[in-house]
Amino acid sequence: MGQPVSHEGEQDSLPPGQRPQRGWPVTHYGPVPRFKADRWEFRVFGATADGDKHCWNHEQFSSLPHETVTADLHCVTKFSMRGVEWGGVPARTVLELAPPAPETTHVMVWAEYGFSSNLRLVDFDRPDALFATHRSGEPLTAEHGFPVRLVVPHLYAWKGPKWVRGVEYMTADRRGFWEERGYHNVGDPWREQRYSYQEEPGEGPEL
Ligand SMILES: Nc1nc2c(c(=O)[nH]1)N[C@H]1C(S)=C(S)[C@@H](COP(=O)(O)O)O[C@H]1N2
Ligand SMILES: [Mo]
Repeated sequence: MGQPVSHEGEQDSLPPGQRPQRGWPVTHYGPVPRFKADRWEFRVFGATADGDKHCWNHEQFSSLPHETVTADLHCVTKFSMRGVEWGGVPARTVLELAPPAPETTHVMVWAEYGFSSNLRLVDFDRPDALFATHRSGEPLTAEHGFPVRLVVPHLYAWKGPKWVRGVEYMTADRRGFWEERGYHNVGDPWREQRYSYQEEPGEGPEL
């Protein structure tokens, strides 16, 4: 068990334009996938250091070392949930067990039904980026992403797919699902990077 990473108290304010939300709404595009343990695998592919794919089945992924991250979650539709306690496998553990080739600059995180979100490697390779399997000590429910969702606390929540199935290491940037549909390629809530029309040169591939 590693040290819990806490953002509590560090940041009392919310990012600009956000308001606190009570309860836990369900926000996503499309249907909730049904989990099938015998078919599920978590796949790391693309520009891996050894050129091979790395796969974990559900039992193997569940037995990777877990950590806890407590952080706010910011939805681009302007609600924020404060102090959410997540448990799961750090993104850095995935990077260590299935290392990317040195040319890797971005990752695409893939989820069920082809949903995806792209991240800069520097945003993925952070101590508080977590493949969450639990919230407040309880396994995630189906609508909140069971068995695994990505949490990247310093970016808007769409950058964290629910129902994650894999990570693709990329040597050039490519837009994910919402990034192709008008949302900002980087998505930093503190800079209010909500929409793609706000992107500065170099912040995203051409639309
Ligand atoms: N697969 C998938 N993951 C997704 C989304 C989605 O549309 N599909 N929406 C994102 C958005 S916009 C938000 S705000 C959070 C919401 O998580 P919640 O439903 O658990 O509150 O999930 C994110 N993860
Ligand atoms: Mo969102």
